[in-house]
Amino acid sequence: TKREDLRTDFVTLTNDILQRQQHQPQAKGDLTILLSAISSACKWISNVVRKAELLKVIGVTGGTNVQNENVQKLDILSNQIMCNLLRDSGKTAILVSEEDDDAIFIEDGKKGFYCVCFDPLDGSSNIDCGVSIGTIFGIYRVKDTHGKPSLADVLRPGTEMVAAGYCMYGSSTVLVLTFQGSNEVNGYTLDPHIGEFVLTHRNMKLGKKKIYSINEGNESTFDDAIKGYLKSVKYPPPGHTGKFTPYSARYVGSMVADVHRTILYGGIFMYPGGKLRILYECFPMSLLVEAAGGKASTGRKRMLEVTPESLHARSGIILGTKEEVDKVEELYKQLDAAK
Ligand code: P6P
Repeated sequence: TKREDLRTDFVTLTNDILQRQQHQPQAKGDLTILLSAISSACKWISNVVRKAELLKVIGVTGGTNVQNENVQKLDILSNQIMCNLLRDSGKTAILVSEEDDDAIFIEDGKKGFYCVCFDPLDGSSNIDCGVSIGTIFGIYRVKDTHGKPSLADVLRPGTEMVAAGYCMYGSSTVLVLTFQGSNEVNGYTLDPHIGEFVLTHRNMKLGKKKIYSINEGNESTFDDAIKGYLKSVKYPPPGHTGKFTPYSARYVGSMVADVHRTILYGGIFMYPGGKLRILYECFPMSLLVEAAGGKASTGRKRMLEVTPESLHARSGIILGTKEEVDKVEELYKQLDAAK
């Protein structure tokens, strides 16, 4: 019988990455080792997140981070796990974490050629109520392997990231990963019994469901382009006759969950204004959505072509199916033309 638990042909993240490396003669295995360290960190974070209530690491530390947000105990734990495993991989030169004001420059002896920008536990305000949260990461290769790493190695357009992904801690733990230029997004589900990420979503492409995702509580801050788009998905256009089916509204408030749904089901996710951070939220999600056949924009330009001016610089972001993002960009063009 072809029962799932009797499968003998499953592909793991480890051997998928190794196979990719074998197809790249110039690859020395550094990125493979780095991604292996990231996947180990995600397994560890998954374990801690799922035991949080039991380990009494729920709740806030009483401190606030560079984003002036309450720091959850799990934020600190997750950040320490990511920093330790990335440093110990010996493949990183710079770490940029949502939890640390400044970039971490890895000391000689442990230093490698990759810069990892990450949010160790994004959506952490949802931890205490059990809503899906996740780790988001984007990877640059240093510009000059013979030079001294500097902020210039990370204050770069997202088009220069070599890989990006997230790990969502939801009903299951799923690590989703893409490589620059591959046009392929793959999802691996953690089998906790064997401790391996097993390929479950090969070559993910955006679905076609009509879903919009935005925090409508912020409507008073939306510009006319966003307001115009929202009106168009809820009400029939003027003069429309016959049946009109509005879009469905879905909003988790955890970017990993909202983006994962958008890739699998389709639709659009928007966070206008400037809350989401470019290096470790907007860029990785944009690389993934574009590789999955979608589009990611600030509303006025391709998200990945933005150059962040500082480590924690923020941007508005509109991502999802090309059709929907194009509608928003067209509304911005009309808005700007009317000025
Ligand atoms: P709001 C979580 O704090 C986060 O950074 C993203 O994961 C999420 O998309 C967004 O903020 C939610 O923000 O204002 O809707 O709570």
